[in-house]
Amino acid sequence: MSAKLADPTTSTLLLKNFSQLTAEAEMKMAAIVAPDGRLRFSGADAIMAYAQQNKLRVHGHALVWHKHEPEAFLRLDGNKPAFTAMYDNYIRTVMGRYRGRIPSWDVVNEPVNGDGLGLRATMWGRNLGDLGYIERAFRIARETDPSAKLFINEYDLELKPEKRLAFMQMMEALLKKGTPIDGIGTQSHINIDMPKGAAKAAFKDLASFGLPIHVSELDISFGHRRFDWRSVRTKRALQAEQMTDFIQAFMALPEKLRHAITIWGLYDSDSFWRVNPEDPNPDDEPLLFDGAGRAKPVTAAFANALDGTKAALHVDAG
Ligand code: 9MR
Repeated sequence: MSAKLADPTTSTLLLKNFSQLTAEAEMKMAAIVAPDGRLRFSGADAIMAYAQQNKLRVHGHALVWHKHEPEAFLRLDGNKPAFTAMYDNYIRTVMGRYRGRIPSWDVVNEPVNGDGLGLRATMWGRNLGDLGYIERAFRIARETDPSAKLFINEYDLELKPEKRLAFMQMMEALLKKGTPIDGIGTQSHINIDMPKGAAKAAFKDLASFGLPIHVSELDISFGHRRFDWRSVRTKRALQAEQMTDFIQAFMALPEKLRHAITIWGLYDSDSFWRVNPEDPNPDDEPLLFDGAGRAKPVTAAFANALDGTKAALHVDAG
């Protein structure tokens, strides 16, 4: 992403519309942990420098994630003391480097199984306990930067009520143990066919913890139907409607529970869903701007639904 920020047109569009930034990849283990275990920060530092220069707030993403199990950790798999030491050191070093400069972090990303049945089996859980690795990450994070708001981040909480239930059971267990969680991130990779009322129901459940909610990776996909004969115009209209419902549901939350809304990318042409190796859709238009930076029906829907409250929100291009 740091390369994209160097492009003046992109930078202008971003700064005109957003006040917070999330790195799409540069602050993850895959970018930071070298095969020999050393930690590299050139990408993350470049994002920080850009953000500071342009007075953007940065949301840290993400300290621990099942998708990134670096070689250096895998070599210590099963050696609990050494694995634990590397784990703690990673969180301390990364958060410590940006202490006081990154006000919120996704400490653990996607801990619930994709199918919504309980916790995900990961290398982290195998070595530190399925709930233990989450609890430990939050405790070390709190110790490292007590000023940072610590988030747990998950996907499909709107689309799969059964997954939301598993997420909520996990939250209860973690909070009961005194885990220092300050907020809930709901990625909100939704689509134009999401049933009406799904977002409202999700926000109602998630708000029951009384913690701020971050819509952390919002995009509205045209969906993944194999045969979809609807016109692009129809899909764009449905997308705009879906956006209105979604943002209205979020804005109906008490102000203290609304942390921010992050959009997962700036241009449709950069969206992860176009190139997702598991199910690429090169015609998808999930974001707020087309490839030329032009607004679309969904853009107006987004702005209108936020009307008058923009100043209270931190909107980001991931
Ligand atoms: O959009 C991100 C893509 O550019 C990266 O290559 C990928 C792997 O790091 O991660 C993508 O972002 C994911 C996010 O970190 C967590 N939720 C799902 C996002 C899409 O896969």
